[in-house]
Amino acid sequence: MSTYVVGDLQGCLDPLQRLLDRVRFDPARDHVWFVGDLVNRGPDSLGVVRLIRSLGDRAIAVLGNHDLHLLVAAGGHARIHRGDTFQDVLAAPDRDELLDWLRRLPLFHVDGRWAMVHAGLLPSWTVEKAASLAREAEDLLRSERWDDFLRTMYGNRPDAWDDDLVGWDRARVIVNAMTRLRICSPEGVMEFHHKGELEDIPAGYVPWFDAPHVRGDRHTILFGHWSALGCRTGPGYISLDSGCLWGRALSAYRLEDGAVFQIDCPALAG
Ligand SMILES: [Mn+2]
Repeated sequence: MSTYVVGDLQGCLDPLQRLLDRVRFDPARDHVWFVGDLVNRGPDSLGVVRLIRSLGDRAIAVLGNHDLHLLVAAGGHARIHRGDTFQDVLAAPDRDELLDWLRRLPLFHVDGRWAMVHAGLLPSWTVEKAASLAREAEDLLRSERWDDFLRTMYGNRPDAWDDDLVGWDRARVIVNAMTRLRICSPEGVMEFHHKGELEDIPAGYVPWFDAPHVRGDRHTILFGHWSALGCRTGPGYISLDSGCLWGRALSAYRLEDGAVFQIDCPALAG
């Protein structure tokens, strides 16, 4: 039995199929985890969602910012941007089932020493606290208030965690950290503009995984969202977005032995 953790797909179905072939993925025996951003920008969001959903409990995917953007757009709460390519999902005959499945995905997944999130965690959160906060936001997305949640989800404020936060502000900080965070101040104030290399991080900020944090070393956090980092292993983290969409590679990390598999990807996005 093997468990593969796969980087950001963004609608790149063909590299995913080649990866599963390469590792001889057997749904009767193996598991596959996805760090989120299943959809958007790439050529086949619909195919990716259908494939992962068809794997049932053999697959675990956490929500990424592009997955949430699809839900927000489907609800009519955001304009579809130039470059968005999830119209195939919106036009599909099984659209309602697919969107319902997507809406019920977790934001954070913990299994033993492993934890998986799309973007990052704030320095004041233990893994246990992050799991509890993720449940709060997931419960809202699965409740009858889910449409209100999506309508009020966008925004960069508040930009830091506070235990006293309530309501949609509280949910927004949880979702922004888990699906959009790359850098923050050492005190955990989030910055959402920088997407580039580590060397170019603006003064006063650090990568979220390098901020002095309370998480300890019991867990390794698997995440995506930051393609400039590529597939990279550091103390307490493994990043897996190696820029499949940008003509680089789709990466998978095998939990049992740390083997890394990479599939070369054609350049699709400009
Ligand atoms: Mn992302």
